Amino acid sequence: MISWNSRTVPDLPGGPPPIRLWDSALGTLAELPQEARQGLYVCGITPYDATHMGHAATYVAFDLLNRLWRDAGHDVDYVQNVTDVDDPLLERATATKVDWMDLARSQTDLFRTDMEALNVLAPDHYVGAVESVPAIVPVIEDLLQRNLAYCVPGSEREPDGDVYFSVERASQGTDTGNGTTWNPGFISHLSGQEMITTFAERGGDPARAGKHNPLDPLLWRVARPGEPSWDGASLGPGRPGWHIECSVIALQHLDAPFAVQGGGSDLMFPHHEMSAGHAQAISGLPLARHYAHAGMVGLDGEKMSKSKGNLVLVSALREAGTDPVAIRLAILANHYRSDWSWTTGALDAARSRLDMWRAALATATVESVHELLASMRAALAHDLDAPAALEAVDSWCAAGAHLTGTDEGAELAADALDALLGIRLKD
Ligand code: 5CA
Ligand code: ZN
Repeated sequence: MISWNSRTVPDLPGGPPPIRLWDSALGTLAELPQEARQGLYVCGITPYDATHMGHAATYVAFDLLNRLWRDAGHDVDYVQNVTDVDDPLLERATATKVDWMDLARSQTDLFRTDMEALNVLAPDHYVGAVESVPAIVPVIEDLLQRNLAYCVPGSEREPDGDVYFSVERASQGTDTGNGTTWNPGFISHLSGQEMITTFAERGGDPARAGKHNPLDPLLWRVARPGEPSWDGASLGPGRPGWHIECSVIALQHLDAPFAVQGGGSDLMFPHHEMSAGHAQAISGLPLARHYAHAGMVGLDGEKMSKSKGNLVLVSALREAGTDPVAIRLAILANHYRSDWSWTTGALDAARSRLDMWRAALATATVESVHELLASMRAALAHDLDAPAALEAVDSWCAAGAHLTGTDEGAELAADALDALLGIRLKD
């Protein structure tokens, strides 16, 4: 699948201190290993509706990490998927009487333009579930052969042959590589009962008859009338489950264990836990060294979600003439790990901030920007603290108000904001 276009990231003098990031599995800040190549996988969209502010915030959060790694001189291998076939997409296509492939294509196209407008660096590999089916099938066959997966017999309501992953067999003694053992709950730390409830809310089927454990996730759904299906070789025609999609795509493009697996906090359980379990069963290695999660963005105190219909769409704001730089700055005013609500007031505040920053370029001296750079890098290297980085820029603006800047200073300041925050003051 084609990715989107990234704007060139300016080179800056120097680099950040060691980067620390909150690891949800460990429940602590972790110092990221300083390896020349860094692998990053961020779970992509299910394209049945347009990009809302919650999606945008999650991708902007991991874009900060991508930019900081590059600033430190590392090469970043960035992989993102598109869940271009799944129940919610098919349900929306049926409800709105559009072809599911047209829906997926149009919403993925819109997402790409939103990401470009928000200056989010493109993944090196942007990979769809559909194009990955031929790679997923042999992996499920292998898990079946090794008794880590099993077929569930049919019933009056369900056909024969759906394949499930055995969490019990998979969890026997597998180390995740960062001091924790793989088992459901290793990232989310939910209790057994909480997991069963959450599993049902997030696409799982704990009550499906014939499963060995309520939390066993679906690997292969055999074809049903009216649903799209693909050749599954010995599995029979069907389509893959959700978690195996991300495990296989990640393992195809990154060496396990790669540095960071990311997404919104709604993906800790079951998605990231099950993807990690599948991947470990496939490769014998932990999927990632660290699991990082962005908080949930809401509107008026409620989680923003397609199913609730309370969406603030990036594309709608852009169509209404909102400067995407202001949208990005409004997002960055919140710490990526906090849950927060979108307000129009925040957008107004971001616009005023941008005006102030643009005006301050005239007062920028090279020396003052070097100090600013150090403060911004220190803030971002401490768990991507963008609000602190923004405050450093505000303070720099205030402190420099009486200074007469230079062209070099203005250039360096603009480059710093562009490279580290993805905020372009000049076009
Ligand atoms: N396709 C799957 C991941 S493999 C999926 O969750 N798709 S999604 O379209 O529902 O979400 C895309 C990304 O946005 C995920 O990383 C998800 O965690 C994140 N996300 C979804 N809703 C919100 C929200 N309200 N606030 C912040 N991030 C969100
Ligand atoms: Zn995913």
